[in-house]
Amino acid sequence: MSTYHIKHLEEYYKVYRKSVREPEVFWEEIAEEHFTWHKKWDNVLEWDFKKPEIKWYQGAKLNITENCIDRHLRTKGSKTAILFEPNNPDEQAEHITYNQLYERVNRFANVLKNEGIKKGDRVCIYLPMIPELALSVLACARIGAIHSVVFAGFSATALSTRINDSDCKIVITSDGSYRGNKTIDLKEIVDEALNDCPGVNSVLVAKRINSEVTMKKSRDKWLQPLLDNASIECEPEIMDAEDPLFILYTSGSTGKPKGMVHTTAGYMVYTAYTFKNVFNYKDNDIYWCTADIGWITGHSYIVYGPLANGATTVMFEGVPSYPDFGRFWEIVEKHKITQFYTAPTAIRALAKENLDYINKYDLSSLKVLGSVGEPINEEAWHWYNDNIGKKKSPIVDTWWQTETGGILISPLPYITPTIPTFASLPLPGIQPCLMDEKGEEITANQIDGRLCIKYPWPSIARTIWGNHQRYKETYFSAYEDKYFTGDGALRDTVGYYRITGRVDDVIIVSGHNLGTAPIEDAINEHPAVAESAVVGFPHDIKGNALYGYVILKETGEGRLHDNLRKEINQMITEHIGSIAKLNKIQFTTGLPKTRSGKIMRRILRKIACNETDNLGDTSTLLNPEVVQEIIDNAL
Ligand code: 7RM
Repeated sequence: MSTYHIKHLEEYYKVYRKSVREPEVFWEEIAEEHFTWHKKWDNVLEWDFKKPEIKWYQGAKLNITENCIDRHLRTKGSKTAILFEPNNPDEQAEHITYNQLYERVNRFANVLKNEGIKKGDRVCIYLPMIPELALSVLACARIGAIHSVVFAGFSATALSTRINDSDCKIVITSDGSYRGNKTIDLKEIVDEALNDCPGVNSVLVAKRINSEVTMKKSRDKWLQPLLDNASIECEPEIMDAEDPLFILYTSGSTGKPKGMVHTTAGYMVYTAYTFKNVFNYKDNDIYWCTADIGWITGHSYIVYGPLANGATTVMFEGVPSYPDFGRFWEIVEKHKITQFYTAPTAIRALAKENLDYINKYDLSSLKVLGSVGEPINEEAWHWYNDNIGKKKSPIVDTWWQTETGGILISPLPYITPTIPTFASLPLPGIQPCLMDEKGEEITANQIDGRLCIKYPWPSIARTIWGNHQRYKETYFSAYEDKYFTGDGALRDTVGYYRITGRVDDVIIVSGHNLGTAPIEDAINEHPAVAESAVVGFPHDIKGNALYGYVILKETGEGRLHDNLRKEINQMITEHIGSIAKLNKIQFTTGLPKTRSGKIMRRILRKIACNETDNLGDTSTLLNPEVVQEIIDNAL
C-alpha cells in the first residue's frame, strides 16, 4: 500500500501515473504514513498559478524538528545523526547522535528565545560548515523563527543586503572559518556588514579558529556559555503547514537577489520523500553531500531530507584539495560513505588530477553517486562512473533549483537506466513540459524547448520575500498557468529529459539554436581539455558567432595552440556539426565562477563582445582575479 519507497521500474511508472491522475490522493498518503502531525490538514492542495498562490496541507499543524529529531529518539537515539568531518584530517571527526542532536538543538533554541527571538522573526545565519550551522537552522525551526542562511563565502556587502532585505533581528556567526590551509575572519566581515544594518541588535559568535575578535558591547555574545547554561528541553512551536520555514537568497540574472520563501509542511514531505528515493537510503547507510548548507542543496539534502528519514548525514568543513586532491576519497574510505553527492565542477576539477589520488583509497562502500548544480558533461560523467563508481554505482543526475525546494527530475538508482547528460525522468508528482518560443507546448520529441512545470508540487517556493509581484513575473508570466524554470531541455523518445542549460545561454548562430552545454561537452571530449565555456558575440553574417574559453589539463609547452584549436573544432564538428564550430578559442587558466560553482557567462559574454568597461557586479565571484587574466588575453 505504501508508495513511500519505490523498488522497481514498473512500480515507478505505476506510482508516477497515480501521482498525475490523483495528485492529492498521492501526496495525502505519503504525508499520512510517514510524518508526525499535531493536526492533519483540511485540504491537501489549493492552487492558482495566475495569482500565484499555492497552499499544501492547509490546516495541518506540525513542527519539522519533531519530524527530524524527536520521533527518531525511541528507535534511533544512539544512531549518528550528523557526522562532522573537520577541515584538518588530524582533528577528530564528531558523531552527533539523535539523542545529542535533540539536546543541542533545544539548548540552542532556548538561547534564541532568551535573545527575544519569537515565531516569525528572521534570523540570519552566517557560519562555516561546522555543527553550529545545522544546529542553528534546526533551533530556528524548533521555535518557528525563519532562518536565512547566507553562505559564509559572501562579502560584507552581499551579507548586509540580505540581512536588510528580510529584516533579520539577529546574526549567528563564528570568529572565523578554516578553508584548506587558510583561515577567514568571519566576524570581521559581519562587523563590516552590520555598519549598514540598523535592525540587528544581537550577534551570537561561535568559537572555531580562536582568533582575536572585537566584541561590540551589549550587541555581541559568545555562543558557548549561553548554550552551556540553557535547558535541554524546549517545547516545539506548533506551526501551520504554510508558515514560512526559511528564506534563501538566489541571484537572479539581473537585479538584487531574490529571497525565496519555503514553507513548512510541503517542504518537509517533499524533501523527505525525494531523499529516500533518489538516494535509495537504507538504515545503516552513511550519506554525504559535499554542498555547503548555505545553498539549497545543503538545506534540503544535508539537513532536512536526511534527518526526516533518520539518516546519518555527513557535514564536511573543508575543501577537496586539502591537504591534497585525495581528501574526498580519504573521507569516503574513512567513514564508509554509501551515497556521495557532489557537483560537476568538483568532478571536473578532480578529474584533472592524477588517478593515484583515488586509487590509494578503498571506495567499495559507495552505492550511489549524485550530481547537481549544472549539466554534467559526458566526459565528467564517464570519469565519475569509471573511477569513483567503478562502473558499479549508478549516477543520479539530479535536476532542481532553489525555487523547487527539492529534486524534480532524476533517475532512481538501480531502477532507472541512466544515460550520460540525461537527468532522465520526472519524480512522482512532477509534471514537466516543454514550451516553444510562441508559447505552444511541444509534444514531439527530440526538440529543444523551455522547461516548465504544469502542476504544483509540495516544496515549490511560495513567494519572493517582500516582492510577490517579482515572483509572479519571474516564474508564472512567461507561459500561462505554468511554472517557468528558466532552463532549456530536450525530451527524447522514451521521455527522458536532458537539461541543456539556462535559456539565457542559448545562442542563435545563423538561425540555429545552440545550447552552450552540448558544445562544451564536445570540447571537453578532447583529451587535453579540462573545462570550457562557450558564449556568443555579434557577427555580421551569422548574427552571432561562438567564442570559447578553454582550460587545458596541462598548461605551458607541449602542443601547439593552433593545432589544438583545429582539433577542438573537429571535435565539435563530429559531435554537433560544423554549425557549432567556434570562431574564437581563448586558452585560459580559469573561468569566473559563482561560489556555488556555476560559470558566470555574463562576464565571459562581455569580454567576448569587447565590453569590458562595465562588467557589472563581480563581488560574488569565487575567483575574481581570473577576470583580469581573461581580459588581458582576449582575442
Ligand atoms: C540545486 C541547484 C539551479 C539551476 C537550474 C539549472 C542548474 C541544477 C542541474 C542543473 C543541469 C542538473 N539550485 N542545474 N542541477 N542543470 N543538470 N542536474 O543547483 O538554484 O543553485 O541552481 O542550476 O540551470 O536552473 S540553484
